[in-house]
Amino acid sequence: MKNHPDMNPKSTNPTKLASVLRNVSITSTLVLCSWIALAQTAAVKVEGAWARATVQGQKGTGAFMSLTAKQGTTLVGVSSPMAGVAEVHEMKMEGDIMKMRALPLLELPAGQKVDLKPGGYHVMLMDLKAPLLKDSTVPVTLLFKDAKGVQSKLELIVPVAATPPALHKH
Ligand SMILES: [Cu+2]
Repeated sequence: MKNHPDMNPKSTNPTKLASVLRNVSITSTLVLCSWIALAQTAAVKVEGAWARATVQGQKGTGAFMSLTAKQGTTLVGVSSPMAGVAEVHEMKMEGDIMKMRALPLLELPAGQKVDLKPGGYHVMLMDLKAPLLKDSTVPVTLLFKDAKGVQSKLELIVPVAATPPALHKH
């Protein structure tokens, strides 16, 4: 009996499929590992975080902090259980008018401190579910993506204040 090519066990698909599956599972393991590694090494240092207390009837406010990434990272999102909507904003003068716009992402170059402060970049908390009272705290989660596209989260408990905290005490 002549050996038909389809009957040749060396050309059957299960072997190929198994090798494809093996590759897929190796890839997802790697992604998972690097996500955990990033989350544990706190790739971004946060300093001087504070959120501005709201006055009665105010539904939105800003949160401010300095961010320093060890390796180049991008801030790609923010969220807070206290806010229906949270965005990264930029404030700047256009002619005589101060304008505020949402930034889809904010680059954090390696080792360089990026300030989120009144009049510049800030985290905008909108559609607040309750007033932000002075001397309370608000949870804020920052979402980062590194140069390889790996995402990591940083969960902060941000103190609420009426004025910026004094950063330099001499
Ligand atoms: Cu804003």
